[in-house]
Amino acid sequence: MTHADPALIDEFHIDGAWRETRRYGSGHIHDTFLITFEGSGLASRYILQRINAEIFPDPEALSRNLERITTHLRAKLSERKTLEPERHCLRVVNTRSGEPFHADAAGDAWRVFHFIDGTRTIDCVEGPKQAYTAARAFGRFAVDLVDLPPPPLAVTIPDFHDLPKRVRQLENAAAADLVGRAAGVREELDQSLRQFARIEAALAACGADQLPERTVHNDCKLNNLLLDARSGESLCVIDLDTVMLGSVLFDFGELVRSGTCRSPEDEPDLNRIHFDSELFDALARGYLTGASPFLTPIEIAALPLAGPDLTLENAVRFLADHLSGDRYFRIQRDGQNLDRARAQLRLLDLMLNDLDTLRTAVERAAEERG
Ligand code: ADP
Ligand code: GN1
Ligand code: MG
Repeated sequence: MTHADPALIDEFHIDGAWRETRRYGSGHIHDTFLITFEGSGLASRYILQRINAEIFPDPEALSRNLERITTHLRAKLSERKTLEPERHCLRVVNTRSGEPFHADAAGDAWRVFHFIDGTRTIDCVEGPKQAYTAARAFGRFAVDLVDLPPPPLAVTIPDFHDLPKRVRQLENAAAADLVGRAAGVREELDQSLRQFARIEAALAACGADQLPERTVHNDCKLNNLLLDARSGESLCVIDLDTVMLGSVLFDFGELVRSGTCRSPEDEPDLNRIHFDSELFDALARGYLTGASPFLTPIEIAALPLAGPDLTLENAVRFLADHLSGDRYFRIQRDGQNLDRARAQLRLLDLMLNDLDTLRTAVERAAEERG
């Protein structure tokens, strides 16, 4: 089935006449579309997604997690008497037979969300205030999930942030060299392995293996937060498919990777990549403010290494995907995953050069929170 097939749209419980479907957003994983309907003069909009089955083969588990998370978050919004709660939480539109997704004859799973109007996402961070707001929102999100009733959420991607495993996958991809690209990336491969040894040692030294497991978002790139288009305030954390047990390093790390460099993730000109310590400061203050109800001293002590950890992890994943023929992350042009990998390696270098600044900023932010 294709995204614009009227029979597909008809499967979902939506009133009104379908008017338009167009590709939407800049996520790397699912196929996302904006669909517009017209009814009694009013246009209403929805997000239609074809779930990436290579990455998420179990749409039932994904949907059950989504239902548990959004029910829990909605209860928090109601306790706090948040105005316009529908703008603060994803809502799935069921199929006409009451299911949270539709499996078509080809085996693709499709789902629909209410479109949250008047919002924007950030592909490139624009300033410290925005960085602070986003980090606080992701911190609060994790706080809201602290009392999610058991059992833990289903594991949707096993070993998602297992860096040693990601590095082994990279080495295997280079050895297999399926598309003949290994010879062109020797330097990036060596650099990744060198930095891996360095980061593993630093993580071990700060006791990262003792960090408590928590329900975290696991994919806190800035683009996974909807901001109010007018005020710039954070509205709704989205892309909930990887929400599962993990550590605060994963969330803060991805915030730092995506929120401390003003150039795009795939910037090909490495001279344009700068690590902005003012943005880091804002992220640290924002995250420590949002997550302060649960953060423990050992977690705070590990936070300075989170950015380097996740930046290397993403570099390794982009490079492995480049070597495997771009099968995981969506690309718009040839060589994009290699550019993404190189940009992450440069950013990582800059972060590691500035590690003392990162430590001081986290300490200062922690002192401010008392
Ligand atoms: P991916 O996993 O591919 O990144 P996302 O779930 O993050 O997919 O969605 C892709 C993009 O679609 C988001 O970055 C955002 O711009 C937009 N989006 C997703 N859900 C909504 C929604 N309910 N309302 C408005 N925009 C949305
Ligand atoms: C993917 O889904 P999206 O585009 O928000 C990826 C993240 C990466 C990110 C890099 C499920 O995030 O892990 O850090 O791309 N999501 C998944 O931009 O693999
Ligand atoms: Mg996304």
